[in-house]
Amino acid sequence: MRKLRTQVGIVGAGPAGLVLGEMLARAGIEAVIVERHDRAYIEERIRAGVIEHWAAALLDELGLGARLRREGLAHHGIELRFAGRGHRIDFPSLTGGKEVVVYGQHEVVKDVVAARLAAGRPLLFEVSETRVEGIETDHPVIRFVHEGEETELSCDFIAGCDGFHGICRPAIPAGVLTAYDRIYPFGWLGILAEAPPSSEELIYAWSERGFALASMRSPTITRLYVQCPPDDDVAQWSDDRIWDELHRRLAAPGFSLTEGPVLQKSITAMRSFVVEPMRHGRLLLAGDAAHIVPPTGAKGMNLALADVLVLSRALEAFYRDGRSDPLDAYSDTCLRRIWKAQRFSWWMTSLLHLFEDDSPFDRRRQLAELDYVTSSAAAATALAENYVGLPID
Ligand code: RFL
Ligand code: PHB
Repeated sequence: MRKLRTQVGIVGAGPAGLVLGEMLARAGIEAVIVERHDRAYIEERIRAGVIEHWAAALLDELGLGARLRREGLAHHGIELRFAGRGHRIDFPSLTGGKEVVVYGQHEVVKDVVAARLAAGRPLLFEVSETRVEGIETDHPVIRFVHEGEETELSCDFIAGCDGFHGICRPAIPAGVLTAYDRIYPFGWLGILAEAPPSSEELIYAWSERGFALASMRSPTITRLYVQCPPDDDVAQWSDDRIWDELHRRLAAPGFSLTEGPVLQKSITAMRSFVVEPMRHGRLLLAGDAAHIVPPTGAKGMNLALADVLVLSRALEAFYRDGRSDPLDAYSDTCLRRIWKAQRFSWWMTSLLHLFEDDSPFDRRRQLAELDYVTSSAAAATALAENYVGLPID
């Protein structure tokens, strides 16, 4: 058996684990990251696309923002489209100059992996049989098989950054965690298409046929979503059917949707989920391992980054100043902001989607709320300040 030792063992090389690794390195704290998949898989997995104002600044600060600033698209607003008309929410004027950056999550992953490997910091791909032990002691251990060899990684702390389906959250003994959950009665069918975006900004559309979203990845690639049944089969969605649905849901005078070859197609279920607390002993959960939001508010990756910012500061206080109080406060500090992002994601989802048991009253109420949000400076400000990202502290 191979034996390794580090200060912080990180399970999972998603945005949470990778960015945590970089922040710890900057603070002079050693970490080893173990990842179940291979490098190509994590670098090609299409997921989130919107980076909050502060999160882009954090990546700059870590020296990871060069390509994001060069190739990412700075967005100063979004459009809410309903009843056949578009209404713009302007971020800078409502938030004191803030914006978001449209840049694929997998591009962030590529940038951080490249920086980590170039610096020679440990990142082990294709580990299997990962388990965590001794989390209630001062010497927790991550065990896994890497390149055919059983490996034991001794740590001071374990960061569970292994996503919603990982092994860290289930390693916490029964009775410790309380889970808060909501499953929505729909999913999103998402496509990536080789076509220039039809609009300069994202369009969130309410329609009689259900929600649609027009997003993008670059000046030549669009990312589009339509609300669909939660258990729908992607095989039921021919390209023609998808384009037809997108045309109908996004219709507005003077708008034309650009089509192009469909490069990728998938269905995502929608849920809200939080566990409390996010720490047990020396295991600290971060990102999707501890919480999931429906994608309507574009918050998932940003929440993962916020968690690891709080966590890295707490670990820095522990190693540099011998203080444990920031680690003790980790869960509460994160959860206060997480619940606000949960509320916002639930609200955007409830505002824009067609729920199967909606009555005509509910649909009228949604339209009234959309009208209010796009005509009241107070309501538009509430949307804008949540969308660009609430303060971290
Ligand atoms: P991740 O990205 O799931 O990474 C977890 C990593 O852990 C690995 N892993 C293991 N490694 C070793 N041993 C094990 N036993 C392991 N089990 C798992 C996994 O292979 C993986 O590499 O979690 P992290 O880092 O917490 O990041 C969270 C984000 O990925 C997620 O919240 C976002 O993608 C959500 N999301 C969005 N977030 C945004 O901020 N803005 C958006 O615009 C946005 N749009 C989206 C989204 C998610 C979507 N899908 C597909 C769920 C749009 C969609 C369609
Ligand atoms: C995306 O571009 O994938 C995207 C954008 C905004 C969202 C969700 C996903 O709210």
